[in-house]
Amino acid sequence: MKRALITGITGQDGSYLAEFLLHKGYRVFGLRRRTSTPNYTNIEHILDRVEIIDGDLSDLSSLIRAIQISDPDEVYNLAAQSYVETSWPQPLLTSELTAIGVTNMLEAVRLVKPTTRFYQASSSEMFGKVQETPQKETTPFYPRSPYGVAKVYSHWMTVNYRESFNLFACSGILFNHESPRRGIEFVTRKVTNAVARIKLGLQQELRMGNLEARRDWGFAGDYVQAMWLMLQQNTPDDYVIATGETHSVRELLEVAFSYVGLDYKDYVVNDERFHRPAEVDLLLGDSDKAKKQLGWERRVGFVQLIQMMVDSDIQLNQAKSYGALKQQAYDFSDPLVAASLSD
Ligand code: NDP
Ligand code: GDR
Repeated sequence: MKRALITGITGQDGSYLAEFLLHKGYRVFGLRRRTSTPNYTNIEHILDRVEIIDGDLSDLSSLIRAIQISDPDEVYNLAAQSYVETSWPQPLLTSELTAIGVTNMLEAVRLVKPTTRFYQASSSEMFGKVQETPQKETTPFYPRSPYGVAKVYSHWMTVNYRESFNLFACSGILFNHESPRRGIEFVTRKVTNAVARIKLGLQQELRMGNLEARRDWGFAGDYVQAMWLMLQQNTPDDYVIATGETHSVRELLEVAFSYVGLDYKDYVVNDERFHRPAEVDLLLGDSDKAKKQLGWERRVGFVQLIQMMVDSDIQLNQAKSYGALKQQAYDFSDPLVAASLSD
């Protein structure tokens, strides 16, 4: 039975990858950072089949311990401060986790079990300002955010550990990929959740940033299979994973709102808070190398993806009564509470 350690198992990709590896018969370990309230929403359904290890990307000793406990054949390093917008107000934290955290992970592998195969979650944000389209493995990087800069650093560290220490280290340059498990602040999920809530009468408007930015959006379930394929090859390498289609945020709005019979123009409000200091205008990936060498192809198309997310958000919003789920306020004016306070 092969053994895999996934960092970022509670995130979107980590949860799909864990399911995929369990399906393949792996023993799956997941690194989880301590939070005041544990967040297992994405992996609740498989918690009895994965083994959780406490650790943090910023704490090398915890990563060494995680490798010792899991004794992995494969490590998938998916953990990061992954939200581009947060990387401007929190550039140091982003560097600490998304850049240095990767060196910590590489060091843990090198020191404890250098035969481990290593996957690094690199990003199309490394391409940043358009140099050429479509973007492929040889396209020069020009990152446009502290997040993109951190990912360029970690990408080159992964390549460097491969070349310096002969680690089987691969870097997957993945373009945007989404799903019903996408974090709520990312643009696709923000839109599909708002569409569901507007349709159900729970929300009146949707405040957005730049509608002209274009992204190459795929389905996360398809993309985690590419990660696994990279680690099954005879030699380690880097691959672009993308759909080869690009759509604007405006098109995303059109597809999502029209699916429930609404016109986005009636609800969307421009809000400066969601415009970025520097934008990545156009992402369009060429994953020809992955197609030829890994035999990888995406299955889910853009419209199908967005409709799947809207359907899921309608179900989620119907299922939970927001009021009932919130913590009830503690009533200090209640006579019983007042009596206990005066004791
Ligand atoms: P998510 O934001 O959904 O998940 C990030 C994960 O990292 C979460 O499990 C989070 O834990 C964990 N994490 C954050 N900080 C730490 C830390 N200090 N120590 C340990 N774990 C930590 O991201 P995605 O699943 O979407 O993306 C996975 C990876 O792929 C990321 O590295 C991202 O940058 C990269 N990527 C993503 C793309 C996409 O379109 N989704 C495209 C290209 C690259 P917690 O639940 O506690 O927050
Ligand atoms: P991105 O994803 O920055 O591409 O990074 P995000 O969904 O946040 O933004 C995509 C584009 O939409 C524009 N936009 C808005 N974005 C958000 N979040 N909220 C808004 O209101 C809004 N209005 C317009 C943005 O300006 C941007 O152009 C994602 C992350 O998953 C990274 O971790 C990953 O590396 C890259 O994809 C590839």
